[in-house]
Amino acid sequence: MIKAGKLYFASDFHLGVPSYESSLQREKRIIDWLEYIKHDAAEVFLMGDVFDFWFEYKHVIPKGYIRFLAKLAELVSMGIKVTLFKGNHDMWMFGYLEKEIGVKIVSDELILMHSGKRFYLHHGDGLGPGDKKYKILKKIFRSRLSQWLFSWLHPNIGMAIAEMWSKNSRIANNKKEEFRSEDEEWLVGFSKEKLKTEHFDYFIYGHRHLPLSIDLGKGSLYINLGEWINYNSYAVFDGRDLELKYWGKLL
Ligand SMILES: [Mn+2]
Repeated sequence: MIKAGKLYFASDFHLGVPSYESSLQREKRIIDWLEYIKHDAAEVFLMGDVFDFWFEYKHVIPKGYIRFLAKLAELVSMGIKVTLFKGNHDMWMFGYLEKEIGVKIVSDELILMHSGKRFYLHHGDGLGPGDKKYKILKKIFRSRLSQWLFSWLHPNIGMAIAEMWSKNSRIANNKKEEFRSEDEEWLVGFSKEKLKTEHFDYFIYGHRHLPLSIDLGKGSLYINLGEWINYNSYAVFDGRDLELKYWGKLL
């Protein structure tokens, strides 16, 4: 290989909240990080809730995020593969970012083999037992009919509804997440369940808004990528090890 070719993972930027100014500040921080990693990155995985709300109409997209999108375009044109996962906040991507920027969009899970290691990647929403209300909501949000109906709302109305919804989210209110116990961490449980039938060296998720690195035993590691309002956390795989890291100063 010509370049080192590391894999980078981050999630839950929630661009757009809690205010325009604070989001712009965060966006610039993310761009600094992308600028830094582009020198040795082979692939970048942005694993969901990159935007606090994203909905593509046939001819209209949400305002903002120009600097960030341009930086992704730059990475893609350098030959870095950029993959965006749909999160529970930004699942309404319908091809614009693929066409305009050349990123790859992943709807649910992605299983990856790299340097002899097997990765299980997912935003983390709607997995494992429980959260029944959200699972029903996800079906509605993902249904073509409801998406088609929503698309007929004038964007001023559609985006206003989204904004109202956004204001109540965990991240907009900066609700600090705390570690439960391994048994109550449902993504840990979900990963352990998976390990019963097949081996993965690494499980990587977002959604939890809490950076976590937990040894699952049997040579398997669970990483939660945290979020970028409080932690600026990300993971990097250098071909041998996967490590959870923090960008900039630690809080
Ligand atoms: Mn999130």
